[in-house]
Amino acid sequence: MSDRRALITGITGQDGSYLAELLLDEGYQVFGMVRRASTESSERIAHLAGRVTLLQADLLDQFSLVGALEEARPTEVYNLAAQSFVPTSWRQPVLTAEFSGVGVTRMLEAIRMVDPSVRFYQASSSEMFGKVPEAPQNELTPFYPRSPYGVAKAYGHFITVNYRESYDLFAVSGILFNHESPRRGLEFVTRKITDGAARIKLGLADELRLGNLDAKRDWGFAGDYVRAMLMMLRHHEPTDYVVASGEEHSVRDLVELAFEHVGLDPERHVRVDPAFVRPTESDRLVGDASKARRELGWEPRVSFREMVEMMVDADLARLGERHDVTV
Ligand code: NAP
Ligand code: F7E
Repeated sequence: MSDRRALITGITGQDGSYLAELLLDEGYQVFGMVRRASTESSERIAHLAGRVTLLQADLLDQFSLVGALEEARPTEVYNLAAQSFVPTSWRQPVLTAEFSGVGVTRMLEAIRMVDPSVRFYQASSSEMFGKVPEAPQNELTPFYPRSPYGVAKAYGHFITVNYRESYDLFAVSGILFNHESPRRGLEFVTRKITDGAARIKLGLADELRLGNLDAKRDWGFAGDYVRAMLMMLRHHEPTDYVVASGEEHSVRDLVELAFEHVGLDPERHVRVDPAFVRPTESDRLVGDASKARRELGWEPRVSFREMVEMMVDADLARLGERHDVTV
């Protein structure tokens, strides 16, 4: 039996599912933390049933975290669980702070109590940069978060750094820029667009309503980004890394690419709806991952175009038709 044991919080999410696959391939025993729900929320890891051990716990409940660590006895903990949808953080700012901010401290305290030799990964976010003084952003760029989510993540980042420095824990913060996949939640803009383009192509819908088309993001493929998490915990020294493609695209660019892939004109179908415009916006996020490339040897393998086309094709297939469209 492998002596590499990993506990993933947020295993039912997009990143958790890709990370679990990667760690299993690497020979780890994988434990996943799940919170109780009245219906199953494990669709993304259904194909891993029997290969991962699920443990019930919640980031809001300190003792449940201690219990999960005592049961799994992990050598590595990947803290991916969070309230991760930025617009929800204005509707539920306190809950977002509890999950995505203070929840990190609860997990770090549980690690100190159960086994301080555990290596800890914190899922930090480019949303911490917010209103940026420079582009691209790197590990030294100051944070100016523009959403309650970004504020909560900045707390999670700094408490990770502080516990590393206070208690000599092997704790790292991965500052990941947007990463997407066919497993992305339907409310995030990439998936909303690829699902929307597929629905319109198949005659299931006629229009797609979006918010700010001018926002710019640095979008990569989730499968590439979870590899960086593993590399950070395998590195000889705990330190923080930006993970990004280094390319920026606007939401408008993404719309054009997705619609072009199915042979549709976005002008005829896409409408701007103020309901999707945020109270404050991170206008331009683009990352400089040279530290991760240099020290970890990390490189993304899937391009922006490949990722968008992969997502459109997956949505077309899911919605019931093979992608044999002539464009
Ligand atoms: P996701 O798909 O929304 O998954 C979030 C996960 O967190 C789900 O498994 C969810 O469980 C779990 N969770 C939420 N609240 C919890 C709680 N109180 N206790 C236990 N589990 C809880 O998010 P993702 O895209 O995979 O992102 C993974 C992490 O990376 C998140 O922390 C996110 O903020 C961060 N991040 C993401 C990106 C990105 O572009 N994807 C970029 C930077 C950072 P349920 O299934 O029960 O809801
Ligand atoms: O928005 C604009 C929106 O919700 C991207 C999370 O994983 O990445 C993600 O956060 C951009 C924003 O992602 C719509 O205003 C326009 O500028 O896909 P998103 P996000 O807010 O960047 C970071 C790194 C994380 O850490 C987060 O967990 O797209 N936009 N129209 C729209 N966004 C949405 N959702 N819906 C629209 O209709």
